[in-house]
Amino acid sequence: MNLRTLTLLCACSSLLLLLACSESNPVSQGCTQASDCTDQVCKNEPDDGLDGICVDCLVSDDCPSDTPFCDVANNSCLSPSCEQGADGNALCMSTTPDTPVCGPNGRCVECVESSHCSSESEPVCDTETGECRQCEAHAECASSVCDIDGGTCRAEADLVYVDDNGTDGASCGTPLSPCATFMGADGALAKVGRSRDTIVVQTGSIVEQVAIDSMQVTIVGQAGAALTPQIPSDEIGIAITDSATVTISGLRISMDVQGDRTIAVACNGNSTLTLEDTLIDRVKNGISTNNCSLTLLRSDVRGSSSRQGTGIEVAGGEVALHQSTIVGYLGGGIRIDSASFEIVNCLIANNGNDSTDLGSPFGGIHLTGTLGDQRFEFNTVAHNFIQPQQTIGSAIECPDANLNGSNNIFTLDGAPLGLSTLIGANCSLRDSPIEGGHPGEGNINDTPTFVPAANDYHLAPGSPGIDVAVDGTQVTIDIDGDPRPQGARSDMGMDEVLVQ
Ligand SMILES: [Ca+2]
Ligand SMILES: [Ca+2]
Repeated sequence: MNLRTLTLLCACSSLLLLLACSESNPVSQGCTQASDCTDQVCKNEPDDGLDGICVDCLVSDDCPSDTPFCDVANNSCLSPSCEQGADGNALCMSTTPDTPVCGPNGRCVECVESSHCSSESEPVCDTETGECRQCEAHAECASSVCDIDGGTCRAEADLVYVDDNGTDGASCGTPLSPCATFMGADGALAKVGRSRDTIVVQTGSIVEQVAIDSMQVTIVGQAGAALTPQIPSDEIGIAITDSATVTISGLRISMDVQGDRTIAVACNGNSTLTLEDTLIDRVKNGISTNNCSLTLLRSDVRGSSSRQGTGIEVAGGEVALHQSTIVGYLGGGIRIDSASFEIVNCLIANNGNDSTDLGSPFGGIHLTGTLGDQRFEFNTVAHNFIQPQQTIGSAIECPDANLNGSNNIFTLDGAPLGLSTLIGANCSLRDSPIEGGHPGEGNINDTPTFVPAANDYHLAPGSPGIDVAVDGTQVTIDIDGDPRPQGARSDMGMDEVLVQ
């Protein structure tokens, strides 16, 4: 046998082997995946020795809404609905173990309340869908604190609880045995360290001045929680110093007794302060920072109608204001000196005053010095005033020609302009409705109209500014969290009007 014959024989026997194999184990005539079935799913379990077969369902998600239950034993969809209660839950548990609870619409669901969600990674019941999901807000968690980035609820053991009915002591800080104070020797701040990095303020008012020095801490308020220090005069409600990193979420900060220099929250010394979903409630001066990184998110900074204070005062560092309101500060809204800034989707309204004697030195916004990176877009700057003899812009003033803004609304909302102008001569603005006009590409000399409610600066239907914002912006939501754009284009100012 020569080599050529041997090679041929080998090739032939290989072919025969292959044919024999495929004959004894023919290609399956059943399905292998759902797309092999028409309006059904493929039941293909290789281990059972059977070919894949098309069936109505493997799990209840495969069933139509009028026959929502999968009878997994028979792979058929059943029509009877469950009735809420023990029997309904038992039916769901036996027929659809993945959705073991009878929901309000007679369908078996994963959950009707968060106690049904046992997975740490999906601790919250979405009652609309009946499915467990990640947490998105602190109030969704039984512990009152959601790790927003991870979507999981923080464990109570990692938190320190404080309550006006609590008692300071060596072991205080649990939900049932909360501390009474932040600052006491055995109070809440003394418990922060290791994994305990967050203080929960339970419903009620803590009447205390707080100082946080070179510490990293988050303070989360339950619904109705407040910090209401009563200070004789000229002092600070919450003082943050020496490279501290502090986040305050869902807290109301208010003071009844106030002096000329009273400030709700002050931040100094390269510290980082974030306020989210927080209300500074009629404190003479709202926030003051010096070489600090300040972020304000979905928060209201609200001035006192009887005191001439400043809303936000920033010197150096950086400041980011998003989806927030700075309103009612008779001494002026926002003053920024020599800092980087972002102001986006904010309302700056009803600040300053035009009293001849005691009128304010500025109105809505005052920018001075060399400012670093900046964004100033989609804000509504309305109804801000200055002392009539001032020759600066009452809505915004930029003596150092340091502003570039677009898609903002500037208006006095029907009030007489008097002797002042709305916009400082050196402020560079474009693509904005500006009552009385202002030089700049795309500026509109027009007055937007707002919804009828007093001091509500959401746009009325048909208002100038709707659907005319210019492209090239990264802003995809408005002050309410509504997605932008709606309709043909985004709307100028803080508000995107919902299109039904
Ligand atoms: Ca629009
Ligand atoms: Ca809106």
